Amino acid sequence: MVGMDLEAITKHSALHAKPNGLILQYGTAGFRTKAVHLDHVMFRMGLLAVLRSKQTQSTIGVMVTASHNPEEDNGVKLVDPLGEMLAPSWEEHATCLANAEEQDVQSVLLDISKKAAVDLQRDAYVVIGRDTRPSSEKLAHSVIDGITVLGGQFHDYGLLTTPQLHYMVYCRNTSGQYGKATIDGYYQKLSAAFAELTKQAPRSGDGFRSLKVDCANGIGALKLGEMERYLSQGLSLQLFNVGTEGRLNHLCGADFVKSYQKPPQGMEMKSNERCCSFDGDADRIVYYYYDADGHFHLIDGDKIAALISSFLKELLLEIGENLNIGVVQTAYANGSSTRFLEEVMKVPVYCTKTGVKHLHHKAQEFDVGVYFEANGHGTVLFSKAAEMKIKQLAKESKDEKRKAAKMLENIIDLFNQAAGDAISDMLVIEAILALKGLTVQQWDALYTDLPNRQLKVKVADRQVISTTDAERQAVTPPGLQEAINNLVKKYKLSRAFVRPSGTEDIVRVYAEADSQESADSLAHEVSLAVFQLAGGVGERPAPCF
Ligand code: 16G
Ligand code: MG
Repeated sequence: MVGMDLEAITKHSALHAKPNGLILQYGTAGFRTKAVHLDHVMFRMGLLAVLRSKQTQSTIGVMVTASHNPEEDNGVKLVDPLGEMLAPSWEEHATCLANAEEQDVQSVLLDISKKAAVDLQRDAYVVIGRDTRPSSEKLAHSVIDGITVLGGQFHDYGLLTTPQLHYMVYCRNTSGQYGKATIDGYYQKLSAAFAELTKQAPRSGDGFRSLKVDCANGIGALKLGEMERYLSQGLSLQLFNVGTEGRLNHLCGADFVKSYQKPPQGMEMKSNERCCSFDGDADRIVYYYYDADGHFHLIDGDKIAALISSFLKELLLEIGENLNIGVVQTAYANGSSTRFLEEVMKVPVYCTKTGVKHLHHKAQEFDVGVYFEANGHGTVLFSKAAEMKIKQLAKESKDEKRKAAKMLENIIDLFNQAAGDAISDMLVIEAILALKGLTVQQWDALYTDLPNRQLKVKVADRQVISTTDAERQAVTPPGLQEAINNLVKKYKLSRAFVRPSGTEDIVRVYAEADSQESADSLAHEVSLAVFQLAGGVGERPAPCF
């Protein structure tokens, strides 16, 4: 077949043989499992990226990372032309190709090419990034092997955060209009926007605001280290868990802090100091601090969204152009955050299924679409029309209106428009706090989180649970939703839902209520209902404490 050297594919594929019987699925965050099982997947995703590039006639990205998973895991995901997650129909192709037996690789490739109408004669260009895991470099070479055997061209960026790779793909497919597709281009764009934005901020004492960052022993440490010299103005960073001692994501990082609601190890925290944590590939961020009484306070993605939306809403009122703003959350958003946004801020809130692609997609419906998962993954998207209007006002209007438009203009540049980005979100948050003169406690006081609890339940087949209403209602198994409804009625300000995890073989349970005891006990009772009605295996769930 023209455009494919079938013999070479077979020969190289055999060098990246699939372990017998291994079945993997392209899930919410691509393929993810133990690194030792991923060589064939990497080679094949190199092949697939070439097909996707030929089909879209654009540069495609391949990121090698397993984000917040333990160090021995790894993963891979493809990035579509506008820096977005891979289109759903191609997720299916990815799963088919990854699971094909050795002798079927050729026919699956041909099949995908036919189904997706890929013109094999076209050129292909793929860019690659990887995190700091020990396995990542070799796995990235397997991706490259797949790309070259299909005749694709590539650029290997080496070590990058996931959002940096999304940025590169977006830049390359928009003829440099979004920015320069280099690491220097990324730092320059963000630091220039940050400096412009914070020009008006009152300076504290020595003129520097300081922030402590837990880098999860991952790529964030390296990249923040590189970025520091660009951030000469206004912000001084103190980095912890930089990868020289601890293991990646071990007892640290955004996922650890959010899940356990406690500070990471390896960080020196004094009371009332503003601290934040990145995850292993730097696409999530959460903030936290100790109060004067030694209590730990977590400021999660919901409260980040609340701070950002309040600020943006003010600026939008100032420019008075009727640009609509919407906030997108998932079922995990704390009930207090939703209430604050709707009732105090008076901004419309929408709920989607878990997984960035769902939130991102919904946020694209607004002039200004704010989206954050409670776990700290999110960004703000501006429609092209809104961006043009804002740019025009920044040039042509006067006084306060012009000032607000200029701020918005810099905020557009500071937010990664392709993906949630811990570095970019951190700079936006720091800029807002500086401009508003807010302390971390004042930010935290926007609203009080309802106590909540998350639990996991092991069942024989988690797919027996299906959900609707953005995962807030269980449709099957029969009787489960009624049971949850009855349990929820027993508590005040309560809410609970269950959903099969997209990344682990378990069912997740979420409950919130007016007190921690109530949230714990509701979560436990719902777990028992899941265990009974959805085929629990192993021991019955025990009470939380
Ligand atoms: C993935 C998703 C994240 C989601 C999480 C849920 C992306 C890039 N990442 O990490 O957004 O919150 O999965 O995991 O989409 P779960 O399905 O196991 O609860
Ligand atoms: Mg991540």
